[in-house]
Amino acid sequence: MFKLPCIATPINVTYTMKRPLLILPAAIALLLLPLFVQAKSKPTTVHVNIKGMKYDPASVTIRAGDTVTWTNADQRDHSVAASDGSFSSGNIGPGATYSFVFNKSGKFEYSCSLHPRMKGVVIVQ
Ligand SMILES: [Cu+2]
Repeated sequence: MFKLPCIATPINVTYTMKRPLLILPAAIALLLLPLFVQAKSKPTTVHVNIKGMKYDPASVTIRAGDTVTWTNADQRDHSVAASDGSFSSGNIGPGATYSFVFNKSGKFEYSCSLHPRMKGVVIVQ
């Protein structure tokens, strides 16, 4: 029967005392990592306010699958119309909202069809 030499015991004791101190934080980080990754890739909704004849913020950067919701906080109608025609809200009355889900990445410039000087952009990463 194989017998471990006596010298192995002190080395093993040293390792078992030090290893858990290093492994524990690493193990916790590894266990928590999927939570952060999931939170980051989970689709979200970004809000754009329409007020004073402006989109606020005029530029938003989102991830594919995210939603942008525009809320008309002005006293007159506005709209959100993509330059490439990929989305168009029609008239958004005062207090009303319009939402669009961006599934493709790219740069989507839009304007108000009633007031063409109102411009905004959605950057989808
Ligand atoms: Cu407008």
